[in-house]
Amino acid sequence: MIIKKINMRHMKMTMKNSFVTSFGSLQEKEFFLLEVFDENGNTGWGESAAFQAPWYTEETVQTTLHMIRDFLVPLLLNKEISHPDEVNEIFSPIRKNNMAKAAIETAIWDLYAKRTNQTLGQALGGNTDKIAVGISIGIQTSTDKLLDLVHHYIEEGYKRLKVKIKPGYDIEVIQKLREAFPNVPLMADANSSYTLDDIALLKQLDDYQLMMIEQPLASDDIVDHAKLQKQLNTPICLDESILSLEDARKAIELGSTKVINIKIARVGGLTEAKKIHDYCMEKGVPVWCGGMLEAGIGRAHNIALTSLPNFTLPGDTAGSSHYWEKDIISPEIVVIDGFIDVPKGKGIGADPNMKVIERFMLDMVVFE
Ligand code: OSB
Ligand code: MG
Repeated sequence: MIIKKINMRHMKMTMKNSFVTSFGSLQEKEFFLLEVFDENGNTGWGESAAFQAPWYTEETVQTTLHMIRDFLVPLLLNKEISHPDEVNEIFSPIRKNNMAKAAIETAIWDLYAKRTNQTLGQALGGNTDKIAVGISIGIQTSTDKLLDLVHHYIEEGYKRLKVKIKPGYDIEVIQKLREAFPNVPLMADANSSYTLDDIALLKQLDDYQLMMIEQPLASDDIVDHAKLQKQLNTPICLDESILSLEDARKAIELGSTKVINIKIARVGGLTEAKKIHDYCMEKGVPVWCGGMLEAGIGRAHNIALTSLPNFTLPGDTAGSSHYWEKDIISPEIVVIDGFIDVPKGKGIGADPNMKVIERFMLDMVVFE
């Protein structure tokens, strides 16, 4: 296939509820939709993940635009590509900027799957027709509010509950959750808010049978995580620290992590995500699919990836209605009893809802 044209739509959507982490609060989600066209007019869709501010990784909405427009598109247009795995190689002169790369790469995967008459899940090697999902709950203004929300999501059937913790909002919160819900599959995500100085505090978490603690220490660390894991019974799951297969290999070899949260955007696309998945499977390390508060296109990519066999733990892919009044794809993503059906249509298996997309679009640039 030859990429002849790319439509890049700048979107701005308001989330139903603001999402609060140890870094701050997010309610307005800005992102890009990448629509790639091949020589026959077939299309594929991708969604960028970087937030407006660089708190999760160093990328932002504006760096995404800069990278895609000034570096990635010129490398890609009019190149002959026989398989999406080659896109990584084409983008290799550009360091990191994984979220910008993933926005285009995922669109090419969708296009490729459609051209070859497969679902995206099949194209990636997935073999399941439904996935179990959990939900990630942001920091709340009171513990009572958090308890109510957890109760609500358990009733809705989510298969695992993830709560955010940070210094000063941790042990007491987890203790109360455990008292109220003794058997629910529960985990905590610290988004890099602790250091090794907090080891005594983090060890107290071992009393609460958490499935895992996600990214307790620095976002670029794997050494201290290995030290911490030696002293903790609770498994560590790395998120921010893992940007590539090489990062995953090193973290697993060092004993820094027992589980990996794979986010397509953070690792630069579906090819790298699949490589990490395959490596973890070989090493007996379970993985799950993380989220970036995506709209429907990004969410559809997450679902296809989660259909791979080593995604044995429920991820963060909640249903469309958890985030949006109206999602940008049709049909929207629905969670029933904690499961999402992997779509049977070709590619991502959902159609972009152009009416909704136009309503939330700020502008569009065309590259050809
Ligand atoms: O650390 O997994 C994270 C949201 C934004 C940035 C980072 C994270 C998250 C979440 C929610 O935990 C994921 C989602 O619901 O899409
Ligand atoms: Mg995380």
